[in-house]
Amino acid sequence: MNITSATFVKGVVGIDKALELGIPQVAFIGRSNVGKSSTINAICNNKNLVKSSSHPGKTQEINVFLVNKNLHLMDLPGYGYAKASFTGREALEKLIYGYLLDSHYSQRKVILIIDAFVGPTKDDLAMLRALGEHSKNIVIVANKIDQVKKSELAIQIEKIQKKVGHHTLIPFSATKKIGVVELVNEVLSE
Ligand SMILES: Nc1nc2c(ncn2[C@@H]2O[C@H](COP(=O)(O)OP(=O)(O)OP(=O)(O)O)[C@@H](O)[C@H]2O)c(=O)[nH]1
Ligand SMILES: [Mg+2]
Repeated sequence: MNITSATFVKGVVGIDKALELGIPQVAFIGRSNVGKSSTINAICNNKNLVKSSSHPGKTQEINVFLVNKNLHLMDLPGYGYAKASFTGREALEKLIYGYLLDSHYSQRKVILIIDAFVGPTKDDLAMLRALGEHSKNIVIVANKIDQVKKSELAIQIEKIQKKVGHHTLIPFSATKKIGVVELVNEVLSE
C-alpha cells in the first residue's frame, strides 16, 4: 500500500460541507508542536504539503488533504498550547472537540501523535480516554524517536505502551522518516 497522490482540499474552521462529503476520514491529533503536520508530510512524501513550524500553534484550522483520490487526511490544530490567548484557545478546542467528539462526524481512524521522548502527558491521556469513550478506532504514533537514545528506545516504547494500553503503537520519526511504511499501512487500511 502506498500514498501515490496528495493534494490540499481546504481549511475548515467550523461546520463545513467538506466534513460531510462521504469520503472516509483519518484524523491526526496531538499536542501542539508534537509533529502532526510533519507526520502528514512524511507519509505523503512531500515536505511542502503542509506547513510545519518550530513555533507551537502553527495549524489553526482543520486542514483537509485528499490522498489517493479516495481518502481525506485531517490535520488538526494541536491541543494544550498554553501561550494562546484564552479566546483563541477556546475557539480551537471547540473546533477540535466538536469535530472529533461530536457524533455527527466519523473518522475511519484517529491517529493520536505523542512525543516519544516526553511520553504521553496528562492532556494526551485525557484525549485518549475521550476518544476511547467515543469508540474511535485509535492508532498511537510515538513521534520524534530520533530524540531518544538508541540504547533507551526499546524501554521507552515499552513504557509508553503500558501507559496507552492495548492500542497499536508505532515508533516514528517524521524527520528521519522512520515508521513511515507502518503508518501508511494503518492509514490506508480499514
Ligand atoms: N527531531 C524531530 N523534530 C520533529 C519531528 N517531527 C516534527 N518535528 C519538529 O517539531 C516542530 C513542530 O512540527 P509540526 O509538524 O509543525 O507540529 P504540529 O503538531 O503540526 O504543530 P501545531 O500545528 O502547532 O499543533 C517542527 O520544528 C518540526 O520540525 C521528528 O520526528 N523529530
Ligand atoms: Mg500543525
